[in-house]
Amino acid sequence: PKLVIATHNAGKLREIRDLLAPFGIECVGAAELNLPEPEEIGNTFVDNAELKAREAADLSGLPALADDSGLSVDALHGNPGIFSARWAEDEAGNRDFTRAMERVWQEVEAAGPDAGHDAHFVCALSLAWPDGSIESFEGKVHGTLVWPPRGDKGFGYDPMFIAAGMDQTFAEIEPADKHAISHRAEAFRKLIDALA
Ligand code: ITT
Repeated sequence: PKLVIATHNAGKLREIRDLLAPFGIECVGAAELNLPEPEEIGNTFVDNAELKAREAADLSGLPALADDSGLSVDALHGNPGIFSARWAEDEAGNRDFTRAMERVWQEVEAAGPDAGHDAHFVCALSLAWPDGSIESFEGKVHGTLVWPPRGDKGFGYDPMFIAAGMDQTFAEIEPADKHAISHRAEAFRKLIDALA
């Protein structure tokens, strides 16, 4: 079976390939198929994952899996949340996560010490079929933000996030250790359970 991974984010694609590796499913990335990046106009992670998966399945005629994810910070009332990628973009649309992490930390500091440093990552996965059916699954991991960022593994906001019970950031630990506890891994467990 062939599955379209409806993402243009290389870090996500790498993790999704890792998480699907045990199942022997042939995966093809959206960029390899020259699929466009749909505008993410939804108000929730699930809405955005569904619109990306639906479009990729319709355009390719293949089942498509999309991931919409982000970092929700308690002190920032859940921001950047579904805007996590946008917080990294400049006017030209280029992404710089050093900048995005700086903005998050500045706003956390501005919220004052009582607001705390708690945050969580969310991942919504949607699996869309060419016949129109669609299923979605959500995973979460709670943790704490730290400054300065640490580590060069992972992607996005990983260097400033320490999962509950750990003392290293998601960018300092091995991918396999992130996959044991991450928001994405939890969403995948739910997806696999539903398909089994
Ligand atoms: P696609 O829509 O093409 O999949 P994207 O990067 O635009 O790629 P999102 O809209 O879902 O995807 O943006 C989510 C952002 O949240 C992403 O760019 C990361 O910076 C961040 N993010 C998501 N999961 C993460 C993780 O496991 N570790 C660190 N940052 C993560």
